[in-house]
Amino acid sequence: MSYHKPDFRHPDLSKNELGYTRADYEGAISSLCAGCGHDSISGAIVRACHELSLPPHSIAKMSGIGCSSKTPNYWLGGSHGFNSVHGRMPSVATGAAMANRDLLYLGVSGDGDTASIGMGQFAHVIRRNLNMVYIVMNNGCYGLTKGQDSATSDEGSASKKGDPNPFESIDLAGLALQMGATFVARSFSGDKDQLVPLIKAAAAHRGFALIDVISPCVTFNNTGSSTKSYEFVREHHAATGTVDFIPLKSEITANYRPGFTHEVTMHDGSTIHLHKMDEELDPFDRISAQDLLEKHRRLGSVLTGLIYLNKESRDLHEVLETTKKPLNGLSAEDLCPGNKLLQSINASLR
Ligand SMILES: Cc1ncc(C[n+]2csc(CCOP(=O)(O)OP(=O)(O)O)c2C)c(N)n1
Repeated sequence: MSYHKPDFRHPDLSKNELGYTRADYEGAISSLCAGCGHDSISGAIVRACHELSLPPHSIAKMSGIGCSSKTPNYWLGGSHGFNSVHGRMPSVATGAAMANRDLLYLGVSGDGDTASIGMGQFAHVIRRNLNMVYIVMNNGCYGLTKGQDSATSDEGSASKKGDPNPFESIDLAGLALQMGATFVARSFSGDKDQLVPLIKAAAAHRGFALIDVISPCVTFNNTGSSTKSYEFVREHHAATGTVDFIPLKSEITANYRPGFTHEVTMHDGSTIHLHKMDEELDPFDRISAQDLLEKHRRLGSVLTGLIYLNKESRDLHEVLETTKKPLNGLSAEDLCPGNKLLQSINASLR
């Protein structure tokens, strides 16, 4: 069920460069449970898109099935969207992105949607380095179907009505690194100060950008014995460092201690500052990122922040050398090279 919000908004809401308020980036009222981590992530997406002054019509919201995949209904009401089949969002996103490279593809998925039924699709969209932001709302359970353990549930973790999970969990950030992801981050739904700049940086990245966001399920998986509960994550949380995002054209005034800060210019000319980085992490080195993830896994702590960034990322369009224009913008002249060229191609094949 979706609800409509009243149109009235405070007249002094701040406007972005496009003249839009944050309310212009919202959607319908959420029908998720009160306190659901997914709603906080929705709020972070709204804030990031508003602060980046992204035109809502330049964004395509992609999702599969689950409570998480319902959330695009609650944000960016003026954007394009496709709520696809369980675990199949990556192939729908691939088709859309190949047809129109000019949109920002903002995908959301659940841990079941990604790490169980959609695992094959997830692996291949990473391998192809599709230019998209892929946010996993990771609650360690199948929320929509009443809280069964998922593949990201940690060993020994127990949901409200379940026994302790006997299986090793899949670490989506580690898996993404192994599959060759070019941007890997993790965050916590309760930490918007960390999550919002990560979403902005992911949007500026050209290639596949994963943000695995721990998002407690208040109804089925927020118990004292769950490792995806608010309490556990707050107490076992270690950040790689903090991230600032500086959009193109903005003056850079930040001044951090040398050696602790990395400044990265993104493809679109914007800048991210990674500062106060963990001394053990080189965020541009896959092995270093994998080692630190593994170390925290053994310690039982949740490593958040930007974990890995490949500055030389080449997205699927670059690799395949596709046309620079969206397909619906191609004219007959673009599509037909002309008789002379066709003759020479034919001759070269004889
Ligand atoms: C092909 C198919 N299989 C099973 C289902 C039933 N189903 C719907 S949502 C869901 C799991 C959702 O869990 P998750 O992706 O973690 O999202 P959450 O609801 O926790 O946000 C399942 C198994 C389905 N809709 N389609």
